[in-house]
Amino acid sequence: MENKILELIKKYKKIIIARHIGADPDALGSTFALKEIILENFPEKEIYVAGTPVAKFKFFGTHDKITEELYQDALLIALDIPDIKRLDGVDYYKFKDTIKIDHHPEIDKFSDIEIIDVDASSACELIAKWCYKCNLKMPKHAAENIFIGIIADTNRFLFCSNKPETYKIVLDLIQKERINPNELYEILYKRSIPEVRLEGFISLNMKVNKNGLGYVKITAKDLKNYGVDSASVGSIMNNYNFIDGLMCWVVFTEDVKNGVIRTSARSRGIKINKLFEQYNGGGHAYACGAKLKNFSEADEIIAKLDELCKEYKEDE
Ligand SMILES: [Mn+2]
Repeated sequence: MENKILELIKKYKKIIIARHIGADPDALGSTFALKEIILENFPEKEIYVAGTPVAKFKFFGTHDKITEELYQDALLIALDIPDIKRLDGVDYYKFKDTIKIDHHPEIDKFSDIEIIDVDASSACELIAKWCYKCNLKMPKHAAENIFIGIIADTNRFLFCSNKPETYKIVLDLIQKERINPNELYEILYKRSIPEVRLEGFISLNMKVNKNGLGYVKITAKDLKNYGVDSASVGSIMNNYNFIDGLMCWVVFTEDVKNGVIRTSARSRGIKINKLFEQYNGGGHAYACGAKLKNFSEADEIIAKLDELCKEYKEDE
């Protein structure tokens, strides 16, 4: 499959790379790394990266606006995304050929030319593997993008289930591509004081019930009090892992600008992705998100997650 992907890339002069909405470091890292790898090896190609820019992650690269004429004779490469409706900034149905590389459980069939590996730590890991397998040159900035994506999706190797492969790729990035992890951690982990205070608010206000479900609702007023926006919660969610008595945790954040309740959930062993797919969201088995219409949908989710926690507890 690696070579089939390379062959299809070689066939097209114009390539558009896209990923899921609500971009995270893996989505950004994989798309921009792939762009840089293709350009390094095939400088004559035109590569565009679709999607809404994320202000705090300028390091990865600059997004392009996908205008009507760009669709003409272009190849779509979709990364880090299992479902067509959550593609950011492109219309899937306007492409003749699509390649998909992803590590989420499959939802929609995009293409016959795809790599789906749910055991891979990240889309970034899959891009690095593909690059090395095809003997392509990897520019240093692409290696940095890939490293940040792997670190983010594994939460510094907490979630990569002891697979040697992930560590091998990171070793290659350090040895062959000469990346400097210490410099890169700052891009990912530097936080503002207001964000740290928001984490304090979540810790203090999280209700934890007897089945191990923790939940918090954050209103627009709370956000204003702390001087943060509704996107700030995402990076805090992973900090509640390995807490005794907490098996699943969910945070609901009012996003007045977009008229939705941003929802982010994590769990330690309980599969929650199917539930979030019912609410137009989704993600990984143990890390999901959705945008809800209102706080009463949040209450439904709390009740359903509680049921999942209860079943899980009884099976143990
Ligand atoms: Mn990912």
